Amino acid sequence: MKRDLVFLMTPISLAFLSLLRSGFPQHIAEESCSVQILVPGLKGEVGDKGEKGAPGRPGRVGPPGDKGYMGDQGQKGSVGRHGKIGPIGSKGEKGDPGDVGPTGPNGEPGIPCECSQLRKAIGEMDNQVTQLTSELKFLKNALPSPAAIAGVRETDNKIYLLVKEEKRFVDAQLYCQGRGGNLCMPKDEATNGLLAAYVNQAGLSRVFIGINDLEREGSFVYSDCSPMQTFNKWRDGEPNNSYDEEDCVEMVASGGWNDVSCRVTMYFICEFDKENV
Ligand SMILES: [Ca+2]
Ligand SMILES: [Ca+2]
Repeated sequence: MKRDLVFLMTPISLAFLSLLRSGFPQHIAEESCSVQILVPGLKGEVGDKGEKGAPGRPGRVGPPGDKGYMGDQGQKGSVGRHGKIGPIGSKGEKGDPGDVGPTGPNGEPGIPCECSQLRKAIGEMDNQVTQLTSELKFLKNALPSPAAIAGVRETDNKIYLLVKEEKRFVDAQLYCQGRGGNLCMPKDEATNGLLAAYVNQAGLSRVFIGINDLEREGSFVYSDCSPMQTFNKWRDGEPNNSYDEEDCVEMVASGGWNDVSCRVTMYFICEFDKENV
């Protein structure tokens, strides 16, 4: 085919080819000024496929996509384990009262009484209690020393009462014990002085006190059976157990002691613990 084309070339095309071989196109116009028209050649055959090129550069980051649609709700899960026991709650409000219970059986017949008389007696006792309470309140509040009003003497923990009734020693002891006390027991100088003043102020010369040697001659003890300690106020020459029958003790106005017969009668002084009164 290429050969056929060569033969079909016109004189014009031959001139053009000669120009191409010379390599100087600017000389064409000068040498062939009679021919001015140039015609392109025929298109060549398609070449073989080239080799695969190197990978191109990464493209630019694309714009963010549209927000997706919300998915459907999932299925309900299985029941979980039991939780821990919670704290104890606050106390609830009081409930309504229950129904009234059944009637109980009849009681046994009572003892007949004069209720009106009992009511009267109780009313009188109430009045007495009211009156005594009022008097006691007066004594406590209005007077400096209720004990002084009552004619007794007192220390921090004792109350002494002079009983102006002549009695034998044993009866005097019973009198005091019957009222929760004892015949007085001077166990120190202060107490002895207080009792002596008590006797003096009453204008008396002698009283029984709670000391004796009835159990064993010469071994004096107090009315509470405690033995006599070092303290004593024996008068000179006492105790002498005169006539071999003096087993009880008196206090004279000076405060001194003397053993005397238990069968004589005289006034006496009781003592009481304040905590027992
Ligand atoms: Ca004696
Ligand atoms: Ca004597």
